[in-house]
Amino acid sequence: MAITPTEYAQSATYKEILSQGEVWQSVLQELKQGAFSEQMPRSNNQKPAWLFVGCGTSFYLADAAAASWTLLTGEPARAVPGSEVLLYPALTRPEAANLHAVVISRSGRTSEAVRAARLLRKEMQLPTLGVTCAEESALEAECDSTLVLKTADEKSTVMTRSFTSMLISLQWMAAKRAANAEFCNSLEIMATQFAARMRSLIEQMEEFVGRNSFEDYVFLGQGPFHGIAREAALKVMEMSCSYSQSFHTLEFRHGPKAIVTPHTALMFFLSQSGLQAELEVLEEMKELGGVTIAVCNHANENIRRASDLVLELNLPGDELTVLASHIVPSQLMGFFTGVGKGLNPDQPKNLTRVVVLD
Ligand code: F1P
Repeated sequence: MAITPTEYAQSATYKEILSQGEVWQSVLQELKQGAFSEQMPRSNNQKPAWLFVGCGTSFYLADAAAASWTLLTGEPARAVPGSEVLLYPALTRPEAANLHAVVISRSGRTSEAVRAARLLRKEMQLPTLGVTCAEESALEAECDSTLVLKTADEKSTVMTRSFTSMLISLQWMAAKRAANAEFCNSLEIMATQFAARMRSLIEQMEEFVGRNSFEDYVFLGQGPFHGIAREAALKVMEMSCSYSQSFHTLEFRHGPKAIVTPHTALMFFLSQSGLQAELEVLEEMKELGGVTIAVCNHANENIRRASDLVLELNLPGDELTVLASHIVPSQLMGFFTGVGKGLNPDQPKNLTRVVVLD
């Protein structure tokens, strides 16, 4: 039996999704007030390479952060899950020299993340930065320095504003490292304007989910948007117990499109860099009979023609500035699909807020 709007509006998850614009603004203020500079590991004059580590949502955050880091600094960066650092350490550091590690964990207590930080810092002797929303965490004890974003912490089990706030903070740190003050400013302007978009995103997604039911959910993105697509797939799985997958947009043609039916929802995170090529996949999946949802910053006639739903963010800034905001429509899709099934958003099935191993 579906949960009523009065009931779901009281949930911590709903309130935390709605709070994102304001929380981004306070997190960016904290960073400007210098929480950043002491935290950044010093690098010698050799160009560093970066290894971003996390588990679950924090791994997909690491993915989007690593792509943003390279695009903003020109320094090589990649993301691996905590478990890979522990089980395949040799794969973790093919880079010869000057590797820096960034370990991300909302709770700072996830065993795989804490143990990975310890291995990277103690055994591999890598300068290790922690990023978390919890104070005095086990992760902080294992890192050389830790950025703690208390304002972004949340009660809900699934990560929403912690994901976007930690991603925006890492983008800000990368831009600061590259002396790109213009990008840091564009994040602030984007954050101040985002809150005003939330109402229309909620109304559009609630109405769309209310009149559609799907068997399959597919999320597609390229470059930094691939990490967003992976997190979107996880959000819909966690919040609505639905079957959901993610792919690089153009990879979807190479086989996975076999699953497309009128009961398949395909959400496209459209970039600026790859728009023309991504649009051709959008049009093709529409022709195959899939239900297409376009998440973009600025829509055009071709996008509108090929989409059953267009979620236009209309925010100032380039594709990296608006990257984090692109995840919000899928948070709402997972939320409304779950409450539509009568699932309590604050108690997702089978999940705990932190995965602690013995
Ligand atoms: C990571 C995480 C969450 C997931 C669930 C369990 O937590 O995997 O992504 O939604 O809550 O924990 P953390 O290491 O970022 O605290």
